[in-house]
Amino acid sequence: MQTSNRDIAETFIKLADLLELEDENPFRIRAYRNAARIIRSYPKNFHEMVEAGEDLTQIHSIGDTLAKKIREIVQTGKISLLRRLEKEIPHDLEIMLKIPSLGPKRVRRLHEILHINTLHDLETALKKGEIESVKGFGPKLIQIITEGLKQKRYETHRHHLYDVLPIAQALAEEFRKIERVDRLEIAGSIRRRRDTVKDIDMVAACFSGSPLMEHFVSHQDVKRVVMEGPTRSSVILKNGLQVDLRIVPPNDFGAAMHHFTGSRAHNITLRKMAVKKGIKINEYGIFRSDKRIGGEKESDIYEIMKMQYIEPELRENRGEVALALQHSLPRLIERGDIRGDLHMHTTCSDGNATLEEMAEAARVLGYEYIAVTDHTKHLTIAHGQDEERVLQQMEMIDRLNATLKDFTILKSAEVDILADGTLDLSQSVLEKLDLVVGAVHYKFNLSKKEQTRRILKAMENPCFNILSHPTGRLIGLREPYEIDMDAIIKAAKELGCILELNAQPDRLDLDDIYCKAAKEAGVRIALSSDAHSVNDLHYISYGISQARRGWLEKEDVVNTLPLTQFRKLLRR
Ligand code: DGT
Ligand code: CA
Repeated sequence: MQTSNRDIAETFIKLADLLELEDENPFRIRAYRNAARIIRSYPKNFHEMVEAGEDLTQIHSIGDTLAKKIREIVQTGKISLLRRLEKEIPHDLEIMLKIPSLGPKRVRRLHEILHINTLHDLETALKKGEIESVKGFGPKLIQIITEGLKQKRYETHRHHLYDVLPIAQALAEEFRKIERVDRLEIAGSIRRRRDTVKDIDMVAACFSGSPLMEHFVSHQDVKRVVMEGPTRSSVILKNGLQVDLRIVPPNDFGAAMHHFTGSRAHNITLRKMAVKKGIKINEYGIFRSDKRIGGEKESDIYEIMKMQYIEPELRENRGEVALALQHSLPRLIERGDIRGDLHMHTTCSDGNATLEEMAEAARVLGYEYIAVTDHTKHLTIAHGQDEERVLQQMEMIDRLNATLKDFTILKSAEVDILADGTLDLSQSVLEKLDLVVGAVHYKFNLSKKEQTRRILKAMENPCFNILSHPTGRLIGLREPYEIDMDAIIKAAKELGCILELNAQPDRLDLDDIYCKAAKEAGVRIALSSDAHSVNDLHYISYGISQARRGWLEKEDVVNTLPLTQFRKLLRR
């Protein structure tokens, strides 16, 4: 394939960016940028000139070094210097360069002053307001960077359910109001409440002559139409999200919803099972010897198959079809089962609401109790509390509890699990707490053996109750750290420890697979918001979705218990 002038120019720009990140000689960097500009708009094709053996140094601004580099690009597709830089420089810094307003100079400043190396570091620094302290980063610039970072995540990763669900719901609501639309629902992985989703799938039942499709492809939020047809179109929204819309006749809606809800593996298993009963299921309906016998409602499928209804969150082909045929599916936990929240922060560490405000907000949500789990001293960046401050906070809680009716604040802390597996508060203070939540916040890169040993040692402390965000993943930003989860689940069972399902939308940790594994091993789960503000308490609903995907029932989750029963459980 021929290298275009544009390809060469872009390689030089990238080279200049990366050299600038490395604080290289400014003249050298400027030479690459100049060359890029000239090459891009040069009337003749460089690839052809190289092949014809022409002398490139005849061109203004192209010296020997640049000519050599151009030949290297044409002949090998790349420059070895660029390869080396790409290896040396953290990949996230390269992604950061593409955030609007964040050129190499600014990325380097953030790297040097705030030690920002990853997108996650950047996000944390933005959240904590640390970037404001760096000279030249005013509120407007910070706003642009914040938006740009969000956009980058859209482009480079699957999207967080948390970011996409409200957008999908708003569109669905709008589309339902359009003439001759009978029903319209969100399908695909969003309906199954996967923690990340690739796109928005929608299915509409329309009567003939509905203007829905026309409205959809010409919507104000659409940047580009990928595909357009009377029954199926795909668009890219201005925020980068893809939306697929299917329109079916009202009579086919149930079958189509089932088909486009997926998962694909679930559909295949269910359809195979149907074939054994002489039934054919596809996106158009349910058929017995080519006679259509249903498909208007999704429930037709389950009724005709004489099986239990399978909630969308379970449709992942993890054994749900067989259990539904035996009528023995789990009764999945619901939002209303939650009686308390066991992980949240206040202004005593890195939260932005006071103890009183968090308690009041939780009471309004209908909770009976909360555990306040501010950070401990090792986490200086989050203003973690030392023993003295923890004891002061406990007194504050006692005073507040005395004024609250039918509501209890449990005294707790999110105690750092130190590198050697000891806990970040003295044993005598740990013993005074109602509940100890332990978490790893640094040294993520220990070997699997060491990391597992560290956590197991912490769990062995008789005061330890809940292991918070057990795998440490940040969806799309940080992989889980290496740990032997089987060993941790086994130890939790033996020691009477609880594992957390942290409901922060970018954590959802434990994930669905590990929730199911923990449940099967008889280990209980704490479903907690890890709220840092009053609003964050709502994260719990994303935790509920993940818990349901992990087959959890009310009985598997400790904070569905009334307080007295929950307290009993804490005694180890
Ligand atoms: P995603 O988009 O990767 O987050 O996950 P899904 O499950 O939403 O996948 P998507 O959008 O490709 O397709 C939506 C549903 O449509 C999928 O769950 C099942 C159904 N589907 C799509 N293509 C096929 C197919 O080739 N065979 C079958 N049986 N079902 C399909
Ligand atoms: Ca999808």
